[in-house]
Amino acid sequence: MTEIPQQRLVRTQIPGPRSNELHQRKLAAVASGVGTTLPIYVQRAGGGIVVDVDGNQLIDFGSGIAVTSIGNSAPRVVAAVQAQVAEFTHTCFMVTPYEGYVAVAEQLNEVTPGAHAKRSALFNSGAEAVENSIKIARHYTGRTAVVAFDHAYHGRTNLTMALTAKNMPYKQGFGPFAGDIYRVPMAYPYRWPTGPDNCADEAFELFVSQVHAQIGESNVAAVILEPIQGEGGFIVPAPGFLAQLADWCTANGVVFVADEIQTGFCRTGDWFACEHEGVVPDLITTAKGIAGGLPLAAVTGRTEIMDAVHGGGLGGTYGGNPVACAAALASIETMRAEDLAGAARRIESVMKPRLQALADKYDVIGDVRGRGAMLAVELVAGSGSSEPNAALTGAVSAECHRQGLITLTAGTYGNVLRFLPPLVIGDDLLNEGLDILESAFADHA
Ligand code: PLZ
Repeated sequence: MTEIPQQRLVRTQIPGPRSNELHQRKLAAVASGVGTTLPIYVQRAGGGIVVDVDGNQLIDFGSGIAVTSIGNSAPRVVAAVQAQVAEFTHTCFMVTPYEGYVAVAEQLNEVTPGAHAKRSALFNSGAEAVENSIKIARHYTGRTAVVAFDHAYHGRTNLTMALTAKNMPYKQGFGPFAGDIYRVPMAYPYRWPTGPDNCADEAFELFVSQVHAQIGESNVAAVILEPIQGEGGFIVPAPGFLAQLADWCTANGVVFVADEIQTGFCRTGDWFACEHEGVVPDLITTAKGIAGGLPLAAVTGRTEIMDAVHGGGLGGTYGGNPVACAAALASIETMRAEDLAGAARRIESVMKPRLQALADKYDVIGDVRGRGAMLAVELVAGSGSSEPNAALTGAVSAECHRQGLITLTAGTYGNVLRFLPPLVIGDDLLNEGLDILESAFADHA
C-alpha cells in the first residue's frame, strides 16, 4: 500500500455523499444504541490522517479514542499481523498455548511501573480487564467492597457500569448494577469548592472519612482510579492525591488498581501516567494503545495478588488472541524504537501553549489541562461563571468536523473538548488542527 499523504483535504461537504449513503445503510441495519460521533465512513488511515470514502482527508485528533497511538496500520503492526494470520489465527491459549501471549506478558511486566515481581493475564477489551482486576482483588483480599470515584469511566459491562459514574448514556435503564461498589469525590482541581490548592488534601480526607463511615476499611478489596480520568473529562487529579491513596491502600491491605486503559502506552509522555506521580499501583489495567488497533487488554500486577487466584479462575476463549498479541509486540517495539513517550511530550509542547493562548483570549475556556498527547479544554459560560457549556462544546466540535478535523468531546457535563492525536502526527498537521480549532472558537465563542 502506498503511504497516505500527510495532508488535510476537504473535497466534499463533510460528511460527503458516499458517507451519507453508507450512513443510511447503517441506520437501517445497525442497532440505534450504537452511536456515531462523526459519520464519515473510513477508507484508509495512517499517521495523522483518516481518509474517507469520498476522498476527504481528515486530521485525526482522536486516534479512535486513544487507541492508534503508533498510527493506523503502523508498518510493524501490519507486517506482524500478516505473518501471524498466515501461521495460525486461534487455538485458545487455555487449550494449547503459544509464545506470543507469553511474550506480551513479559513485556507488560517489564514496562509497567514498579520493579517487583509481576504476572499478567490477557483479555479482549478494557471493560473485561477491569472486571478481572476486581475479581482478582476480591479473591486475594477475601473482601468485596470496591471504591470508585466521581467522573470515573471503567466500561459498559454490568460490573463496569457500576464503576462508571455517568448515567447518560452509559447506565440509563440498564440496571440493576453489580453490588458493593461505592463512590467518593474526585480530586478535581478546577471544580474543587475551596480551590485547587486545597484539593488533594481535602479530597483525601473525604475519601478516608467516607470509607470509614460508610464501608469500613477492612471490607475494602480495591480502590480503582484512572490516573488521569478519560471519559470523565481528562481530569488530572490534584498533585499528591494518587500517592496518598496508594499509601492508604498499602496501610489498609487494599489493592490499588490503576485503570490506565486510556492513559497507558506513552500517551501522557511516559509509559504510564502513574509514573508522573511516582505511584506504583498493585494492579494496572491496560487496553487501547496496547496493540495498534487490535482488540487486546490486560491486567498486570504483583505476583502474590495475581497468583492468588486458583488455576482456571481466569480466562476466556479469545483473551490474548495470537494476532492481537503479534500486534501488541510490534506496537511496543514501535514505541521503544520511535520514542513515542518523547513524541507525546513534543505534542504537549506544541499544543498546550496554543490552547493556553486560546484560553487567555476566550473566557469560555475555564480550564486547560492534561499531559502529553492527552489534552483538553473545559468550556464554561464565561464572565466569571464556571457553569458547564455543553452547547458551545458541541458547536465547536461540529465546526472542527466540517473543516476536516476529528475532535472528541468528554466530561460528566459534556463540556470538555479533548485531544488525543496519534503520537506519530507531524507538527504541521498538529498546528493546522489547532488553526481549525482557533477558527471554530472565533466563529462560535
Ligand atoms: N477504562 C479508563 O477509557 C474505554 C469508551 C468509549 P473498552 N474508553 C472509551 C465508549 O463510549 O464506549 C475505557 C477507558 C477506561 C475502561 C474502558 C473500557 O474499555 O475497551 O471500551 O471496554
